[in-house]
Amino acid sequence: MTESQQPQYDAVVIGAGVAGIYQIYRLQELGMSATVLEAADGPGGTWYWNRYPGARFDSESYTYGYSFSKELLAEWDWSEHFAGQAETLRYLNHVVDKFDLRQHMQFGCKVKAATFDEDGSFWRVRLEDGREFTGRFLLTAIGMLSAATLPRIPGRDSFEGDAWHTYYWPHEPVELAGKRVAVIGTGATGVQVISEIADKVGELTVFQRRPNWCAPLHNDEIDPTDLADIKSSYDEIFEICRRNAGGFLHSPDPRKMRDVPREERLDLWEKIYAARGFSVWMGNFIDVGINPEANAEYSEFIADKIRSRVHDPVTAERLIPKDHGFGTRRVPLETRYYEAYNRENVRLIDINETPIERITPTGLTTSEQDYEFDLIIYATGFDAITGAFDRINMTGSGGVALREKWAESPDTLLGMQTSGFPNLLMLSGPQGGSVSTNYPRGIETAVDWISDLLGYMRDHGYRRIEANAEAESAWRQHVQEMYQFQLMSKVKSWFTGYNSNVDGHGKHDHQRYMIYPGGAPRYRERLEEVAANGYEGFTLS
Ligand code: NA7
Repeated sequence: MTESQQPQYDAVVIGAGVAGIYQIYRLQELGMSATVLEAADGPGGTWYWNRYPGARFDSESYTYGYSFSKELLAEWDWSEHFAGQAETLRYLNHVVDKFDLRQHMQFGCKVKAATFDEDGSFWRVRLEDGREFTGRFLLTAIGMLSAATLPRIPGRDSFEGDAWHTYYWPHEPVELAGKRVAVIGTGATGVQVISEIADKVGELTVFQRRPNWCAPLHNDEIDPTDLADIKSSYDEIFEICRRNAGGFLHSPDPRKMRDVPREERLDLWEKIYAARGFSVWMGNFIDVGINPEANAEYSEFIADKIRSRVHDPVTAERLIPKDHGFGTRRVPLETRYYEAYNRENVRLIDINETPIERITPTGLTTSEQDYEFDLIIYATGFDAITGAFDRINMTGSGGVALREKWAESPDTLLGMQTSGFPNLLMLSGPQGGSVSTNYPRGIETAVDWISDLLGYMRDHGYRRIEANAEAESAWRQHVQEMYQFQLMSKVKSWFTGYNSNVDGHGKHDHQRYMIYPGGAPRYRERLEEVAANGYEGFTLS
């Protein structure tokens, strides 16, 4: 190989969010030359972008922070059980500065294309501004919910007021008092925005396509005693997360619902409805996510909670999902969400009854009437997991485009690699564990595994790694089997690779297998096995 074919860096990392920050830390530790390319003008990823009112964790703060440094754990004081966006962004900046990582990050670098150089076995990464970087390995830390999507409604660009997707909420304060505001979308994001702004705006009109099953977050400040307790129990907290399928603190009740008398069921359900965070989803009887009868009974329990919180019975029924059971899509956690609909200034429009026909310069028109707004908030979600890859023109061996390879099914080996794309390592790849868990818990697993792999390759003189096609199809088979157990596999959502605003989604009669639904412990076990067997399923050369 000639001198000019040597890449500039051992590794190029795309993205300075939760994953990119920890990855560059580990690469420094390994003594590898590396750079992080980040489109924003600072680190933070999701927490840099999502500045909409109400943006906060649904994970307990102390399960979301990094676990790799005892010193960091000891010195960082979380102020709330579920920290808001500003605090989380401060935390991530603190980590970057504490470990002196900013010097390895380049901001304002929007990656447009990445091409594998077959002769030199390295990646060429091109930015939108034309600059190019080369790295032996390309590590994508591009996030799982970072490709925001807008609805395809005629006239969308004609609106003359303010209009933002929640992901691109402005950095400057936004005046809401007295404003006539529309929110389109009622996923986890819409639910947070609506709850937060209902009592701050003049009028709020919510356009709902499908309601979700929402439940109380029960956030609270962390007082000094609690904080001391948390700090002294970090080992235990992370051990519980490690053993938990979703990387959370909330373990299921090991009993099956049908083995428990109705009265006892209700006791548990009342308890988990009153408990913090995802208890209401994950602290349930073991079969509620897989047995339709158990799921239906629990869904009815939650429906009654909604009915008891919303005064107008017609609105309450509109807010109760009829097309899917509890927990088969992402459960939004909320703070007085349902109570927002009891306010005089808030109304709920079901767009199945009265579809939005067009956006107009002054608002929007449904099949029933014209509405005038000062602000339209699009809480319409993301082209999840593969969207961020699709927005980069990625080309592997023999000029194959990743977008094409994944059009039918986003197949990977362990979510870490995809065949035909040597030296591309994915921190939040489809069918992997990090996209299925409390994100930082999964990310630490992925970063550690990839870093160990890079160390192993260096020690053994390898400079190329590629997933084998047969191992990849066996992994897909396994992922598919894990999906079949879950009721969520039958429901359209980003777990099953569906977004109505993206071309091509929904054109297949099968769902796409986007996440690894077998649980974090099983996933980690497989990762460890693969590494112990000299990275079986991969070709190293
Ligand atoms: P989600 O969960 O994908 O929610 C998007 C919402 O927007 C959902 O209610 C959609 O309705 C609605 N939507 C999307 N397109 C349209 C159109 N064209 N018209 C009307 N309504 C529409 O995204 P979030 O940002 O809320 O949450 C993403 C994740 O971020 C979340 O899981 C957390 O982990 C953090 P639909 O249900 O598709 O009918």
